[in-house]
Amino acid sequence: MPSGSIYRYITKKLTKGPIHMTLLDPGTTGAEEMGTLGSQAQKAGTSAIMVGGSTHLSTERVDECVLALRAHTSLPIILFPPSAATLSGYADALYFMSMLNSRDMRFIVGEQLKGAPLIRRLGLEPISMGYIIVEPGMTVAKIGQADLIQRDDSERALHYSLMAQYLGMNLVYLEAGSGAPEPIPTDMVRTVRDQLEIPLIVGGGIRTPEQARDIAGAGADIIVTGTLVEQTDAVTGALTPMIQAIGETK
Ligand code: 1GP
Repeated sequence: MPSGSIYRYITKKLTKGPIHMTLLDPGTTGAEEMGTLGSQAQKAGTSAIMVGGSTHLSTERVDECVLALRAHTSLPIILFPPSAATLSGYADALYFMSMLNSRDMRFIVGEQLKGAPLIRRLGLEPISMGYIIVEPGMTVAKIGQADLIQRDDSERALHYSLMAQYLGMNLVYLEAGSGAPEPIPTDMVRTVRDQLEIPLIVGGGIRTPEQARDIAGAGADIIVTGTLVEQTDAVTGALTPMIQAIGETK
């Protein structure tokens, strides 16, 4: 695909309403299984596959998983990398993300600096994203040394989101952490959406169609689920009603 085409694919989809993306973690899912899950997620109507997780992985492992997805789905494959060490040239794009509320420079600009020449060499499309961690934050908050945003501090989430926009980033991601007991509060999503002019991704702890509908209804443009897909035997059955519920908010 030509440079910039995945971001254009996303923004074009968003003109018709909010969308769903499926996160698959090569740290917990093998390549073959990943291909199967990706194909089932595509049948359910997901718009893209994100590949990543908090664990450090070899490039070979990520390559294998991306190639398996390529063989089983025609969806865009976007890397969601924990570090510069896990970039696969077989993906279509990557979220070039900065954890804006990290206390550790490595997660704000350090890994990004390491990754920049690699991205150019691999020909990956970088889609810049402000990654903002809200409590409980789970594993990614611990690894990333996040200065967590409290669940009732919507204003702070808004300030970080506006900072991302003013820095020229393409997207903002409000992250409650994979496996969080509760997703990002809808009040926070609404507060951010009301002022933000770039697409808003929300993920972490979204497990039911109702939660997804409420979050999309509050203004999230992209809903991400990971654990739901990993913990169910019937991926299409679990995702289909959720993606329908997101679609109802159009
Ligand atoms: C994690 O937001 C994503 O980065 C997905 O979270 O695994 O809880 O769906 P879940």
